[in-house]
Amino acid sequence: MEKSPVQTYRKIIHIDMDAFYASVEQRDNPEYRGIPLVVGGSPEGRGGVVATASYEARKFGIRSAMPSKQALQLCPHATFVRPRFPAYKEASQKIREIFSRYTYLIEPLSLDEAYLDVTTDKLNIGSAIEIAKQIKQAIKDELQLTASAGISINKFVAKTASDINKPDGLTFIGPSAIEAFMEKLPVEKFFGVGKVTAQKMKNMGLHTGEDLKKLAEEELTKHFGKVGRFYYQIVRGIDNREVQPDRETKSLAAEDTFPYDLTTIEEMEAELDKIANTVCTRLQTYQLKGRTVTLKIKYSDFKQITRNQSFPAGFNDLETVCATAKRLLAATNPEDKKIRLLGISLSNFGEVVTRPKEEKPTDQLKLFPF
Ligand code: DCP
Ligand code: MG
Repeated sequence: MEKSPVQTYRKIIHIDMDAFYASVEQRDNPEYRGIPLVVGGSPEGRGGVVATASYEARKFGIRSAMPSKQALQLCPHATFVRPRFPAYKEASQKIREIFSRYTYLIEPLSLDEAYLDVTTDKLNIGSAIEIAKQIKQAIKDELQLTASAGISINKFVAKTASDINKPDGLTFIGPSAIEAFMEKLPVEKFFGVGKVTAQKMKNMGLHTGEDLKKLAEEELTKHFGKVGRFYYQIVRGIDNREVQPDRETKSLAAEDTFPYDLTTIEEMEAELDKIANTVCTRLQTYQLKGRTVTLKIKYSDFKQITRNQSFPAGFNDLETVCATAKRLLAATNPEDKKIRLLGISLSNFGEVVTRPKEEKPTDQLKLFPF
């Protein structure tokens, strides 16, 4: 008898910082905490629009993109400040560094939000919910900021989920909950539905996902153009868009700091074997082949050196990586040294990171639990 195929799912997290610019300002300027704060625009009503508002200011109805004049009318005692982009950029880089501890598949959408595909995660945590919790905690501990996370099997549901329990939210919509979630969703929350389309839908008597679901695909495309096809699928929980890492991964590395200094070649080579194994497993998971092997050595006096060797063609096999690393080590006269740290990295991929081979949704892998 033929076995029924095992349904497999991606594990997607969408992270979005809460009132991002305003929260950075409140963090850096204690006098702004707990008060209605507006970033962007000018309080004199001389033009300009609101970039964002603190949650205290949102209570008065102040929103992003609103003219500052209107914001002032809504809340005359609001404090207005100019944006400090370098500070937001710095926070943004730090959150991305936190994301990169967990996965290579990160797609930033703006300074304050990103999709993460954690179907395979670097730390073998396995649970997307646990990863989202850890990321939120790291953002709190290391940046004194809060983020909201949405977790699901696709981008659309994850992004929608991250928005519904803001601030400091964590919302998981599992496969069996998606249908009901989409049916209840107001049309204006659908991806790509702006004010105009939402009004058009409402005029047609379409208020929620449930209403949209009643329309055939042809009807949706007739009324809304190409995006109608996307609505048709998404309302059924189907969104196959992949998380697209935005830039090339330049190198892939592993290293180890030892509890005591290594003094013999045997010890050093044994450690290199382990480190090479970690690097090669990662390279193979991501189908990357590097042309350059770099060996990093830190001595007990904290002096650090790197040595590298390049080849005409890329590779990711343990044998070549190990042999190269050991040759590079031998050339440093390691016999009379005390080594505290060893690391191996591969670079010169000439290819962008692609998703892991085994993650194709059709493969029969058991990827649960979340
Ligand atoms: N932003 C902007 N102009 C807009 C929208 C946003 O300058 N029209 C900036 C300011 C925001 C940042 O981008 O802080 C992130 O945008 P979000 O839409 O994620 O809004 P916030 O992070 O401010 O608030 P939320 O808690 O709703 O995510
Ligand atoms: Mg945000």
